[in-house]
Amino acid sequence: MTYTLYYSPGAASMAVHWMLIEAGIPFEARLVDIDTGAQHDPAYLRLNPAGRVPTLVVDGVPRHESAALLMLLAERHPDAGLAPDLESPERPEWYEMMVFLANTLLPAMRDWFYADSDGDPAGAEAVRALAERRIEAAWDRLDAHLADDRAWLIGDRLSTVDLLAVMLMRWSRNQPRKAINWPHLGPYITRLRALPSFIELNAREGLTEWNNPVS
Ligand SMILES: N[C@@H](CCC(=O)N[C@@H](CS)C(=O)NCC(=O)O)C(=O)O
Repeated sequence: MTYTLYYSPGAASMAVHWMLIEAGIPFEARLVDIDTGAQHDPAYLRLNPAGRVPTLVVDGVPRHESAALLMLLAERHPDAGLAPDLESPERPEWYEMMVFLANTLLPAMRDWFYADSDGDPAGAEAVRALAERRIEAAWDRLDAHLADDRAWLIGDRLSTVDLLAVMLMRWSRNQPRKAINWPHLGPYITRLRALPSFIELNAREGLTEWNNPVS
């Protein structure tokens, strides 16, 4: 099995990058810096015609969509334990939560960050206002889910849901209402950010914002 991850620091590629590190899966990482427009490079567009990150080349075939890539990797590497077993009662919840994050929260985030370029700039403020409501409703839902003081979003161990959720929570750091300020999301984020794989991920992507304070 061979993997090449095309990523941009802190972007939607982050959860996939995190999973590859956490699971100890060998891979090659290639930077596509979206801040410099590298996603529009003709060579990259041949791998990802939408001009977005991530792309994960799996055994020579370019694959896309962060949530799908996490689920694919979980299936190809079951020993990593990053998804509940097929027969486990937690498996349906895992599907539900992966799709909720990918289908509801991630598009609202895209709208918030790209309202001016994906749509008519004249309507951007209204788009962002609606996106904010959707994002905050998602924090409410995830916060309520963690209200029983569980350590992880699904079951009793880390899963791809946590990797995707924390990446999305990180994106709220400069938004008017930050996920970290929700009562149960705050301690959850602090716990997840302390994982050695998260620290390693930030080092590899050169990210210095939104880490736990060094004690
Ligand atoms: N649904 C996609 C979203 C990918 C996406 O929007 N990536 C952003 C970065 S977070 C991107 O590539 N932006 C560059 C652009 O749109 O030009 C996924 O989850 O993989």
